[in-house]
Amino acid sequence: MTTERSLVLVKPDGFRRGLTGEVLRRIEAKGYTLVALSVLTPTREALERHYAEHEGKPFYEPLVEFMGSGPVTAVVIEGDDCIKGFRSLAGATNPTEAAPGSIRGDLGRDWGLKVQQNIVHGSDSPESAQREIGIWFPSL
Ligand code: DAT
Ligand code: MG
Repeated sequence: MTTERSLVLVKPDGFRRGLTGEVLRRIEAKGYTLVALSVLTPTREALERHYAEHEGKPFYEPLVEFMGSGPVTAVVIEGDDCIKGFRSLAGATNPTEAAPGSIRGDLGRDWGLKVQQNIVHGSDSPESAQREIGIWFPSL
């Protein structure tokens, strides 16, 4: 077991739907600690850095546009193996396929034409977490 930090975003769809508290509740119920939290409408520049690995993919432009469409809640969480653990809480990328019990499985809507709307982001590795925390919380 390793104490880790992960970067979580409640995306604009989750924020708009009033699900920020529900996501934070699940994080805390799991035993993870909130280290930093900020509500902001992301800049294009921050989103381009955050999603650099997806640049050039067909969903990149709609994703960046959607993520800049309104406020998000950016959160740094901390806990034992919380990077993998939060990915597990979040569930599969596509809410239709995400297991019941997970955030996307319980709360996510059918992707339809809005494929990028899956409520939350969570870092996928220690390297990504460090890089992403640097983007959203440069002072940490
Ligand atoms: P995750 O958010 O589960 O880590 P990812 O990093 O592969 O997934 O993709 C980032 C986001 O981009 C994802 O949350 C939703 C969107 N996305 C991923 N794959 C997609 C696809 N095939 N079509 C449309 N949007 C997609
Ligand atoms: Mg990802």
